[in-house]
Amino acid sequence: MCFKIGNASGVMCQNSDDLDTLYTSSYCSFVVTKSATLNRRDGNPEPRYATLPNGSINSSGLPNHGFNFYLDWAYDKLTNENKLSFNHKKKIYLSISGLSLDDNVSMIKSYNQMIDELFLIEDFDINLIPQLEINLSCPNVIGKPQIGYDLDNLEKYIRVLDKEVDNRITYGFKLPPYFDISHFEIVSNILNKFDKCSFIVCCNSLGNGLFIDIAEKEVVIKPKEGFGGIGGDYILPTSLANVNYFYKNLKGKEIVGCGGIKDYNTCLMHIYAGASRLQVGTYLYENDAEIFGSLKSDLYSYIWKNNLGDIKELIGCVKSKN
Ligand code: RRO
Repeated sequence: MCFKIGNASGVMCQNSDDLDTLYTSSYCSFVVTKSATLNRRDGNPEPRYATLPNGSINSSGLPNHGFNFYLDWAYDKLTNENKLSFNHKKKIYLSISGLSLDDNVSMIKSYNQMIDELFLIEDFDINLIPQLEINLSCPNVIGKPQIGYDLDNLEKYIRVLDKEVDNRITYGFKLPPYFDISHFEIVSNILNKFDKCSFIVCCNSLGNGLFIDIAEKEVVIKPKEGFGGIGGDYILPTSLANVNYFYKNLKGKEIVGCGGIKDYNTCLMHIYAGASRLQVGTYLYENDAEIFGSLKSDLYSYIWKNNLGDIKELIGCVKSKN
């Protein structure tokens, strides 16, 4: 089995040059576009990303070109053979993060129109139809709480979106990290009611952390008085717990591991916890698309050297202690 690894939304995916780099990079298995709003946004004031000793903090504030830009980019990649000297098509995930439920509904309607057009193309490979990755967990828009934490309204919210998505297509959610078993339970019970939801990404950044530059007696990013989403090593154990809980409790959904992936060990931890696809955020931001080649080759060498067999058999294989 060929393991799928690509970018986390937000990293190398806002502009068409970056998106093209990921799309043409041989070892990047799929591309996720920057979470889009209905209309374009500049995002929060700079500096809005900082490297931390073991990860990152960001408060980008959803800078993006508006959903139609990403729809057009995807449509172009899937239908224009000769623009890039690269004819291999790969899966695209369109991330949306509407500022309201109505905005999300409008974006889904535009998405459905594109799907209609793709279905009309003779012999179009159905596996390449872009899927929506609906972001329920942006921590950085001032005055907009994370929907994924509004457990009283989450089901109602999802029901509206679920009904809107073209019935020929499945979609996924990017979730915030959860910390309490009762919350894991509530969210699993809700998600299990929606068969059209075929994947979840565990998880978005750890919302509203703070880091301090001792010498300057100052926070390290400008927006929100320094508060921002934390990524990198800090989030790995939390992501693994989210991957593992949902792997054990969701029925028939793909679990996408995201959080702290930077080498074959961290890939394997996510796979053993239950992830069957991986996204890389901070480590990609700090490096470039070459990382996908080395992550894959290091992972396959380890598996081969240790005679671990097919990767498929390793997904979710973690054991409890006796
Ligand atoms: O743009 C952002 O500030 C942002 C988003 Br939409 C998100 O989902 N997660 C994050 O850490 N930053």
